[in-house]
Amino acid sequence: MAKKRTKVGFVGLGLMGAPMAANLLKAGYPLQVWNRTADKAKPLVAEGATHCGTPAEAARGADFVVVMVADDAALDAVLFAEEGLSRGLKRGAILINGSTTSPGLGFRAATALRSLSVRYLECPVMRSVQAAREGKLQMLVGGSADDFAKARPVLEVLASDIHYVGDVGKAATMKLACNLLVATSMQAFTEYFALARKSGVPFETMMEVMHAGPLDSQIMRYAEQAVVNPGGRPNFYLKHMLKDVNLALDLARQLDVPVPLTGATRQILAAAKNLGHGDSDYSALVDLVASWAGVAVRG
Ligand code: NA7
Repeated sequence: MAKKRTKVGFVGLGLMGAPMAANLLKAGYPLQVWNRTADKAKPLVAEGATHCGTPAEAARGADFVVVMVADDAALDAVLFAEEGLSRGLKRGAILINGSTTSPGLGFRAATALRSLSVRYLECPVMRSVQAAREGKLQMLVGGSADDFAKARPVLEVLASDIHYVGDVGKAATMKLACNLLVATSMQAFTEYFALARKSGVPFETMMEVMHAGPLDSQIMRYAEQAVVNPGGRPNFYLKHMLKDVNLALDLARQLDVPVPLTGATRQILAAAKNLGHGDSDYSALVDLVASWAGVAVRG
């Protein structure tokens, strides 16, 4: 399908959604956008996107609609509330859900949309805002292989590494398993920083050891950045990390999988959120754990 004839709708212009939508526009797709807080659509509209008053409007006539919203409640609302996407999606359209949401909601959404002859692909993403800007996200895809093949040109604008995982539910499950690893690893790094700091090891030495040895990894570099460069615009909100850990725990409970480390990490993330750090990123967690040790990680 030629790009100029392939209309795309985009709903959810938060930290990740806005740069993803901008890339679709740059790639030449006519784009219809909606966001709950309308102001966030302004930069995209200035670049040529069409602003829509409701999700249904953003879906109207679109061949693909990408959704990038916070959580299950948000996905449910933008799909099924009055003037939600389900009111505007045309037959044969493909709904691409990039948000990290539960496999259960994915099944329900896929079933409800099928009755409207609309297809559903779950496409949760990894990496951060910078990768979203560069169109270099890592993406996990769940849904039918046919739908994936049709959506692939759109997905390739957003992501440089795309893994087809299987039916609806599989990619969402895989994403939660990955985020369980991210959350527990990040927590372990906060403890490493606090312990090393309190014992008097200089931060530079701690990081030199990390970089040179088997613990060097992208996740370690995210953790390092939170110490070296705190207070910037958050890349990933702690409230979303907590949401993902809660979803992973739900899944583990359903499958009777003991996940004690994830449970402990949840307690710390819930405390951090209740202390007002939900809209901060990982650097707030570093400071919180250091404060329990009675030290400052920085300075
Ligand atoms: P953000 O920056 O918190 O953005 C969340 C988006 O979801 C933003 O557009 C919100 O609109 C929207 N949202 C949240 N709740 C609702 C409801 N109830 N109805 C409609 N829209 C809603 O998150 P990220 O971009 O970092 O992450 C998005 C997803 O990817 C998330 O699942 C992560 O875990 C991974 P707002 O602008 O607040 O009006």
